[in-house]
Amino acid sequence: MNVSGVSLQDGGRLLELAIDGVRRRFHAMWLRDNAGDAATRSAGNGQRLITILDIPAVTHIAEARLADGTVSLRFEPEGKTVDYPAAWLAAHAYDVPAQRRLGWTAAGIERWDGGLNAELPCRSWADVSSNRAALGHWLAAVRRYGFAVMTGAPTEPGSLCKVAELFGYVRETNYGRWFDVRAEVNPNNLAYTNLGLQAHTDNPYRDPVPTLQILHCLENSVDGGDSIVVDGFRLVERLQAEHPRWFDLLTRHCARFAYEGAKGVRLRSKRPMVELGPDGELIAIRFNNRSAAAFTDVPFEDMADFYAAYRRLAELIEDPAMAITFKLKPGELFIVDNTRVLHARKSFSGSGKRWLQGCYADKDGLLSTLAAIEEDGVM
Ligand code: NM2
Ligand code: OGA
Ligand code: ZN
Repeated sequence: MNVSGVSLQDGGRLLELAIDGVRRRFHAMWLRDNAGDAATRSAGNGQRLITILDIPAVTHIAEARLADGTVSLRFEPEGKTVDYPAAWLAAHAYDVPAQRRLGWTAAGIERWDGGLNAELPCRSWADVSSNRAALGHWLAAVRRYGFAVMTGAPTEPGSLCKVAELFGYVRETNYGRWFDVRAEVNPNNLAYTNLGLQAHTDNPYRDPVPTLQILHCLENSVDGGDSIVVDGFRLVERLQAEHPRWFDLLTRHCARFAYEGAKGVRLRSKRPMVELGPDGELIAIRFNNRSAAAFTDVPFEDMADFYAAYRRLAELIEDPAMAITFKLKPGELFIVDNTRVLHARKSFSGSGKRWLQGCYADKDGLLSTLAAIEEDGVM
């Protein structure tokens, strides 16, 4: 990026730069708040030392110069001169046409359907646990696709926690630090049966919802019990394209979810099935037939259409073209972004045994570790 030419406008309340020949304006207040000098930011940890109240409300720029890739600004009434790398300003320009459509997602998030099966994001435990670059590639697949497979993981119980510890921390819940997923006699959750499970996100009744889930196979000699993953963001995109009003209904009204299957546990939440941020960004999908509670937050007039939208989303979820299906073998696991990718299992039967272990972890920690690896330049 090339920064040429600086000028002041509006009595120094605005700075204008020519970035690659395009005029981009910055507010004096924004610039002062983002000063990187040692009195504003701790040189050691990068944290801001001042508060917004330390910046005079009447802040303006009295002098602006550009030389050797550095923009120097003198702020008044403080009489303070601050240098900014021109490249930093170019990278953080906000005076740009913002025409984002509802349901947008950040660059680098790639929506997929069953076609991704041909290039399944998959790495071995041996690689990922011994090689920082390989770990980076595995985590990058989770960021891009919302899921990844791992082969060759140890089959000692609890090993899945070691996988979480490669990038962050296990999130303990009422189900434990990790949990066994196998058919039980008095199951406190339908996951602990041999029933098929419709594609779902886990624990929508929790707020905040666990953002990552790992499911690790220790034994799987039954008939059936295949795993399925579906990209919820791709489903939402399809729903929006074919029926914008139904998309609106699922984003604008809250559903309710509950888990009350064990003594002393009454988890309840009120959240939309399709969550958008205030700027229209697609944030999360929550979908779980077993844990949906009575919806009481949809206006009476909209309830029939809300159910039509819910049904259509479920139909899209069942579309075989959207699914990746695989049968986990002992030592194999997958990780899903539980705010985006739905997982399912087919029912199972027969004389064999099926034993999976699951745990939850946090996506912010995964993204943090990935960003640090990327900064190291080993990838
Ligand atoms: N388990 C496996 O969200 C759910 O209720 C799915 C979760 C019981 C921890 C199952
Ligand atoms: C779960 C789940 C799938 C499986 O435990 O959350 O969805 O394959 N299990 O058993
Ligand atoms: Zn699940």
